Amino acid sequence: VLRVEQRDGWRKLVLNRPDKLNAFNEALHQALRAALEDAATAADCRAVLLTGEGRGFCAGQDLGDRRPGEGPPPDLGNTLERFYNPLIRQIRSLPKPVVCAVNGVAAGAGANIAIACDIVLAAQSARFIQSFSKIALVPDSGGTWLLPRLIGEARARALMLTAEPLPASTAAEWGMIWKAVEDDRLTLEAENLAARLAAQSTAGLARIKRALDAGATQSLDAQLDTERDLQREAGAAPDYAEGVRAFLEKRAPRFG
Ligand code: LHQ
Repeated sequence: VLRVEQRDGWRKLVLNRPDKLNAFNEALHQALRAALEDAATAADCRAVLLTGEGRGFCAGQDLGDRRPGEGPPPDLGNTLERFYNPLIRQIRSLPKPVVCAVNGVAAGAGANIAIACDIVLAAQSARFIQSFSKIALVPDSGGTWLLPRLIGEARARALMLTAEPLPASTAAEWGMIWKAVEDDRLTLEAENLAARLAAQSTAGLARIKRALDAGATQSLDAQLDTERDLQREAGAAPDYAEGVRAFLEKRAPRFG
């Protein structure tokens, strides 16, 4: 259900249920959780690239997993509590950058998992669909928090209420993702980006993630204090000394 490929200093995680457009079942959730847990601590993993096998990125929850009407009504809150919420928290708090290469359609939770990643590239032919309203559900996986912050309330509301597909190029224009790239360049560009991030200071990038996450819910005043604290920590760390030394010696830094 998930293919993990170790590269030079980073890891590629490939959602691998292509006949279901990589929709999530329990096995995929468990495999992804384990892979991210491992990525968080592994020294040979300094960046993560998340993508999908086949023509889709991820179609959200596997709707065929349990047929409606069979047995008592499902507790979807419990599904979020057990699987989707921990996944979003895991991606946001991973002390390493997470790149997402959206290779095809990203629907439902699949769309919101994509935008929870740190840097999102998408193939020109990919589309994002907040498909929840079509089956009378609430957008989840952090979407109601993240999407309005990325593209503004008016656009987020319309996308969520209508479930209209959003082409990758519009997603990029609207600032929902970093870039839309030609389909046949997506893998190369995403892999180059992951490799570049892996060569940067991992601890330094982790502090940037922490700063941005804190800023999303804090006043400017509180955020200035957060920046001071994180910068104090950064300045005392060996990667800063190495970065400055490398700059002065006009060479590439070798971060720990
Ligand atoms: C699928 C799926 C799928 C199973 C395509 N499941 N098979 C959280 C908590 C708990 C429960 C509920 O949900 C959530 C969060 C959510 O994610 S809710 C939203 C769930 N996702 C959706 O509603 C999207 C459903 N899929 C679609 O609307 C379409 O498949 C899209 C627009 C993604 C792609 O359309 P097409 O390119 O036309 O492909 P297709 O529909 O023909 O799909 C290809 C195959 O994949 C097909 O199987 P088949 O055997 O006929 O070839 C689909 O049944 C299967 N598939 N999504 N979510």
